[in-house]
Amino acid sequence: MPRIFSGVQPSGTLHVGNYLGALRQWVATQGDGDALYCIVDLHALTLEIAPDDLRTRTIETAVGLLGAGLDPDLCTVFVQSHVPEHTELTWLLECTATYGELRRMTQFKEKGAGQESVRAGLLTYPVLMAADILVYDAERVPVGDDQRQHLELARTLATRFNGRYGETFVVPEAEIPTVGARVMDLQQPTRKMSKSTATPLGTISMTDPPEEIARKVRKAVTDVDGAVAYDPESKPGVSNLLEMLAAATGGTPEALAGRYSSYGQLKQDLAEALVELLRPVHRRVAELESDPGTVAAILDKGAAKAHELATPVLSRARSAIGLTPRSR
Ligand code: AQP
Repeated sequence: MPRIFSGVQPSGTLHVGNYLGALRQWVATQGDGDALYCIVDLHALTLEIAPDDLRTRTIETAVGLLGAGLDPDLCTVFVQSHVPEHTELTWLLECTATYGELRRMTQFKEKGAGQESVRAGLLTYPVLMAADILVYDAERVPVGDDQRQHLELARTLATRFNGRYGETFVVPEAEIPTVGARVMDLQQPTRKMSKSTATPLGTISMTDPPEEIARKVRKAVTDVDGAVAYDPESKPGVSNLLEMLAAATGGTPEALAGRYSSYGQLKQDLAEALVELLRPVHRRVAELESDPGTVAAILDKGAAKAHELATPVLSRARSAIGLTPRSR
């Protein structure tokens, strides 16, 4: 059974980018192996977040994952901070990583830009992410394109640790979808759709009602020349719409472009496709919101299973690096 792992930060409301780039793949492959999906609450501490918001968003994110279709009978859904092995392994890996390679991470540069004071955690969280993955011997990691560089770091750290201390970690592989891997903001289509830096009209939340989805798609930025063509460099707005439509309905954005002669029809079809795609998600989210006890029980069971899987891997790493075991 291949081990599969991925995570999502409770840093805001889940959006269509998260759904098309990651969650949909998680749901599709949850039965392929021993799959673990994690709400990475510790990652959310790298930027300012009020304690009450973190608590609320952690549960909302769990509801979103289950609403997207994760089935606790097929996979393990849990909260990162409920399994302390992640943070303990992080320290061993921080002493394997270098300052230079962390400083070069694009997300560190982007999220730290313009901030008066940057949290040390913003620099080091890619190592926490490596620990999240390596502590489960995960072979496959389904993520969106923005996580490609972090995945590469996880592979580098696993390989370096194995080279220094002997075979300890499985070296994971990223699984990035061919379409929908980088959904862009509808108002600023050269920036990715994002939870924490959302523009109100540019981000479609996974739980936006149909009329709101249609309104945001209608107002999406395109170009003045009116031609429907897939060219992310020179026509980022319309290319993003085509990419989303391809991800939602199948086919390629290039082939879809040939079917449209106006932005209006493309926007109408995209809005309808997204509404249809998200309809079952909305229904399940509404059911789960009215049943917080079930969500809490799923997370408790998930944490117990995750802890069981993480314990032997952490012991292996501790022993390999030379930490003395307690005698009793
Ligand atoms: N715009 C996107 N298009 C496609 N995939 C995306 N993902 C995120 N944004 C897009 C994928 O969703 C998964 C969970 O993301 P995350 O919570 O780890 O945070 P992130 O990658 O930093 O994305 P966000 O949603 O923009 O959050 P914030 O604003 O907090 O940074 C990942 O697999 C990610 O690739």
